[in-house]
Amino acid sequence: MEEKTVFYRDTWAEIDLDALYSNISQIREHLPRNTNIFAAVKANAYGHGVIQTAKTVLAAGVHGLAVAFLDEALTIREAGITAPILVLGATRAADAGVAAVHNISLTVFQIDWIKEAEKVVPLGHALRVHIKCDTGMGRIGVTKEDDLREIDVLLRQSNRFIWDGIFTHFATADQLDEAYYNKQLSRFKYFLNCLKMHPPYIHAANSAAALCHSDSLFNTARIGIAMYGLTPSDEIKDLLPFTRKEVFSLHTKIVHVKKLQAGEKVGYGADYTASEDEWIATIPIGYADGWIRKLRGFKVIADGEMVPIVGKICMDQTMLKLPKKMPIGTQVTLIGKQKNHFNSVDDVAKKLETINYEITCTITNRVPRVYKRQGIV
Ligand code: PMH
Repeated sequence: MEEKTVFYRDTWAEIDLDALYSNISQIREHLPRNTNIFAAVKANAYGHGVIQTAKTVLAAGVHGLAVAFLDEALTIREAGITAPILVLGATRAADAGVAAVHNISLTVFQIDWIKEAEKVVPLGHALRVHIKCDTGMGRIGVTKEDDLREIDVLLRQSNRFIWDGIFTHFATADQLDEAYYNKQLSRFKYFLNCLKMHPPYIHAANSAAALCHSDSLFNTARIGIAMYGLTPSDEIKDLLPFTRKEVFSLHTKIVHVKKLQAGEKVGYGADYTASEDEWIATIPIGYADGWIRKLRGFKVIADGEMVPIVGKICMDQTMLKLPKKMPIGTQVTLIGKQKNHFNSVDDVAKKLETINYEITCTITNRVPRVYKRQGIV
């Protein structure tokens, strides 16, 4: 898939690949040398752009890539990337052959699935699999040790499979209270003890676990949010052992400026009224870009000043109240740094009463990702 590089609207997300590289380097320094990192690049690399992100993190020394769905893995293969890829989510058994042919590892956790998949992996190929254990996340995975033992036998008896890994996922690694985390970890260790032999990759840790609990590293970690320079949760913000640089920022430029007189209105519903003479700017970004209506009132940065969004956010346009007249073409930073001000992804998440993960993921594909790469990469 060829990347589009010419755009006719001045709204873009800037992806700082140097920051991404630096975050990964720092994470690698913190982990024991023999820890393999699978970089979580699902959902278009949490909205950062999967191919550029994948290339950068691989250059920075990660071992493999983790995605949610087979389609995402195939997109990465189509770009010529040959690194190990693990599909973390469920895949149809009927599609096991496609995965095998492209050397993509799938997550397995159902006995019938394995029996069905075995029939569709073409001769001369073998499907790489990681067994998922549900130790308390309650999402996908084997919950009973008898099922695990049966899967173990099925995988080892068949030459259609290469049993590459076993893993689990924590529900609360980003919380200070470790009770549930410890319960999941013991359950996973119990599962590992049920097996006669272990596959090459054993993994449980996400960013929070890898950086704050070294007891769940085994030999592999799946790192997502931290490499994007974001913190897994507010609770553990101060515990993270490295300085994160946010990779994602969002910018646009003013396309129109006008002076409203007291009493004049702005936007759908005409529910913002100028209380005095006011300079109002229009920026070309709206809820169809993921810049959703609930962001009304949020302050963005124009010419180094914090300016509020006024009126209802439209599908493609948003209005700002300026402290003074600004020229058309003035850059507006919605997320990121401009002069002395910084809007973090967390600031937007707070305004929307959600988590930072959701913010970068929901800036839609209509917003081009522009890659900044100056130094090391
Ligand atoms: N492994 C699995 C199975 C995951 O689902 C995720 C993130 C990660 C690793 C990476 O976690 P991190 O970004 O905290 O490092 N998955 C999700 C999710 O499904 N919803 O939010 C994050």
